Amino acid sequence: MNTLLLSSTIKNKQLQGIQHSITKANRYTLVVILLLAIALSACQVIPSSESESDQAVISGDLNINILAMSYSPSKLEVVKPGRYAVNVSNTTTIPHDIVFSNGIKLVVAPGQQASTLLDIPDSGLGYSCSLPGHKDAGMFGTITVNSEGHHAERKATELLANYSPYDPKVPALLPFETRDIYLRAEEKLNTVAKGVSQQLWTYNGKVPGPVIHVRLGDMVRIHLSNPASNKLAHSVDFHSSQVAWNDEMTSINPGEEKLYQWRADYAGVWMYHCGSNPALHHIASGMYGMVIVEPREGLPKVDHEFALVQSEFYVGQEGHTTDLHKASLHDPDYVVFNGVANQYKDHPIEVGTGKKVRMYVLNAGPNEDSSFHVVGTIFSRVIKEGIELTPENKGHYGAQAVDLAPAQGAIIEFTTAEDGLYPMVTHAFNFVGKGALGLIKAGDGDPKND
Ligand SMILES: [Cu+2]
Repeated sequence: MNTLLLSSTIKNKQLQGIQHSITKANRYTLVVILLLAIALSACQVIPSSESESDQAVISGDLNINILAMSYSPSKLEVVKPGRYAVNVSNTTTIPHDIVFSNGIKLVVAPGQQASTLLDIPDSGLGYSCSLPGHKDAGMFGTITVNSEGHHAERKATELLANYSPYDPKVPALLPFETRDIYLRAEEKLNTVAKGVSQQLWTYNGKVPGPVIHVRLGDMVRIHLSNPASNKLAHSVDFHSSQVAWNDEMTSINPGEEKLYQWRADYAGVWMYHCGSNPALHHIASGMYGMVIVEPREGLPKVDHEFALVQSEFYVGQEGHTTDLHKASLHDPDYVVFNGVANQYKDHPIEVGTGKKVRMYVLNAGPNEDSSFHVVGTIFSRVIKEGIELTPENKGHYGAQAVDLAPAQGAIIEFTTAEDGLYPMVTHAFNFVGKGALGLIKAGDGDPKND
């Protein structure tokens, strides 16, 4: 829509070939692009000495802005291979360059622009900044050639292929002798829904971070590191610990490490998360995980144990960081279990029919309540925030849904009555269509085969 507007308003021949679409009606971006377009047309990006026939072979223009340690856009698409005029603007106050994978390099001084003609082959091109550390900090991108009109589907397929479902199985108890946990803050591109990726902030590269499974009384030594290649300060806050906020939970800068030691004084399902400022953005970007503290004597044996973390995503531009402003409002783009919308709808969790299933459930938020429900089952045991419904209770009471405000956790148990599918949802149903749907598949999943 904005591309059309640009073409019809400015009637600038050089702009008609812009292939990347601007998906959000962002007025500021539009104004910047309009100004850039006017500036480009005024200073004749294509050298005026070029003949009409030379210009005729130019398939289009591509504009790339250099922001603080990133390119915008970082993913460009053209509909055919060929020669393109590439205009690069350095909007920052420090020098940068852009080196394309065919060897062409543009050095762009602060506040300046540089242009080149670029031959883009069928296989596309990559680009990055050659200054030390800049690529690792996020200065890289790709130009791809999508000759058919099925970009979105193909992109979705590729991205889907690029993520493997988060394994919901609960890891074994940590051996008695070993309670050293290594958490590494990683800022990286992750899939949040089919065909949608965001520059997330993670512990150990995954959202949620690793499930930490200990017993009451255990001492746990968390070794938190923030690699020098990161851009931001990060931290960790364990709700299962009793420590001073301004000691263990303080932020560390890129290149730093710290030790955070705590003793598991209370059993339950606990949240851990990054509390660095603004904590809302760090949690909304994926920095959270689950701690399971079992009673010292352990929990009764069951047939299957799974860990499930509900959370929300407020997406920014494709491939960019999440949107803090949207996160401050009550309208998430996705509500997900274990980091990717609908992943267990696409990859059901398999259990045996008639088997006892235990789920450790955490609502990481950051904002929305969960009403966790497994369709077709009744919870025989619920241990929520220190309150227990036991299967042997007088009166034989059961539970249908567990209400979890942000940061609350529960242990639930249920049995699948027959072969078939048992959807897991938050019964706040406005979120089911946003990705808070998974399937438990009992037996072969087909009740008719019983
Ligand atoms: Cu963080």
